[in-house]
Amino acid sequence: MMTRRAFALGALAQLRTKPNILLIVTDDQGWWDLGIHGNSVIETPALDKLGAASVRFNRFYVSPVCAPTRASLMTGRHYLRTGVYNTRFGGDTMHAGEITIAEVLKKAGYKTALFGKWHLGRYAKYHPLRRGFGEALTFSQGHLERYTHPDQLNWNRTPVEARGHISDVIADSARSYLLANRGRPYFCYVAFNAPHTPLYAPDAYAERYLKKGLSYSDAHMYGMVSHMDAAIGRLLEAVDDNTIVLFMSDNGGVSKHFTVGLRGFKASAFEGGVRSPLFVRGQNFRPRTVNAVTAHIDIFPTLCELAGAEIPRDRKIDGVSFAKHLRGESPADPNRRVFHIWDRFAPSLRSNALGIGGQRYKWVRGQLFDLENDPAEKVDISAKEPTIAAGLRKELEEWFADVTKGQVFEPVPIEVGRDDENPVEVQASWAAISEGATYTFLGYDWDSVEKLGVAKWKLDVVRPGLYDVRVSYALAAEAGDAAIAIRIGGAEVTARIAPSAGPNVFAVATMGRARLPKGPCVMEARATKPEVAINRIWLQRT
Ligand SMILES: [Ca+2]
Repeated sequence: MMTRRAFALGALAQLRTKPNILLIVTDDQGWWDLGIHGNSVIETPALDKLGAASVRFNRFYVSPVCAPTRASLMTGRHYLRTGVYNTRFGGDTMHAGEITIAEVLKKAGYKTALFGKWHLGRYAKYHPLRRGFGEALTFSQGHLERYTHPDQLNWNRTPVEARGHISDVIADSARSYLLANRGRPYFCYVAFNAPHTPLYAPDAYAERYLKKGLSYSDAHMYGMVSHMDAAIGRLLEAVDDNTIVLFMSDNGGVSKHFTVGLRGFKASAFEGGVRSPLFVRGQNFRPRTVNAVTAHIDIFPTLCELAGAEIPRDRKIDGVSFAKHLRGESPADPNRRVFHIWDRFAPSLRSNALGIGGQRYKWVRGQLFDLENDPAEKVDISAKEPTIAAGLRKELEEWFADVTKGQVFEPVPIEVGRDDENPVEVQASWAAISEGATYTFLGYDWDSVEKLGVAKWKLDVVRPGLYDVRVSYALAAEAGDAAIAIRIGGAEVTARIAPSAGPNVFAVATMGRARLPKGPCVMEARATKPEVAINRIWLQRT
């Protein structure tokens, strides 16, 4: 009979042999933005080297945009099941009840960390530290205002100053983590935000491509990729042999200089919008290419299998493990389907990006393509193959009904009065707006509501009491003075406001105090003039 000590040592040995996992995700890097994928202009030596040593997936699919892919990556589930339905306006919030890959790996004995973009919830309740990550140097929004400004990140929920280009900050922090945790089983998720807009590559990197005649935007995008490639090279030096390294992007490409003949870009259901590189390097995986269709939802079950972690059984996990493709030749599943859907406000079967694909045929908004013979999606064969087209469409409709069942596609209530988030900053663009109000995309890290009219937010007061209300607003001088009224549940505060220093320059008005009872309520903001824009409201428990 095994003694308790022998058992404990056995468990320890097993823990030690578990592979480390490094998951690298880039942002808006297209399938074609890699030397190893045939782009002879872009310089990606570290990624090319990694790719050559990896199992490379030629048909790996992600969602057309950021947050949906991240939700699927974290949960193994179609994003519409997870609460995510948008990349902003609050639709980038993953339900608190979702189980992340970090949580299951943590349970299996892994140390977990995130470095970089989270984009699955901006409030404390949804922070990576509450989603299974032991450590996190992160930011919540889809894109940063600037690439080199020091005040954009939080380290374990504390704002920190981090100088340098953000790609270097992310890679070098992750590198320190990898070096400090060698020999442990760790799961390190490194989520770069390059080459997403705003376009900013360090000068030497951008110049390299401007000299080659690329457009300003492509030169900066390529420069950002090459600069990030160097950072990834430093990161890869810090892992040992017992580490599985995965590299992928979060949606299709944006750069236009070279597209390897693929159709469509980010936000589209065509191949250019949804096909991502995927390299998986591991001690026991022989480098080769895999043509079987796989998707972001497969990463979760694959990592569970490789790490010996338990897959949650209380919910539908949509992905299937592709570990068999890592271990050797394995046939593609002819019944595999990947689903593509994306719409800015609410998903529907009329969405602009809508498609379903299998190993050979792909249906995109009424058109049918034979990807084996027409990877560029040039020839619509729906009239020639009506049965295949109708069958795929039917599968897509059934899938849509299933993944949207019981889901509400509007912002979750914002919790007010939490000890760990006081004051709470109510993001203006989470509002439901009416009476002519509009959202503006001008601000990179904060969207505003302009021509205020009426804006309404759903709140959930977790601690009753007296709250100070302040508002950040902009008002052009020509408009003269105005007034703002904010009603929260039964309480109302008002303030007269003077013009701010310009229509896009925000000033802060102190609105007064409101007594808020516990529980859900609606907050409503109105202004006396349409020139008033607001970009955030603070509610602070006194
Ligand atoms: Ca993206």
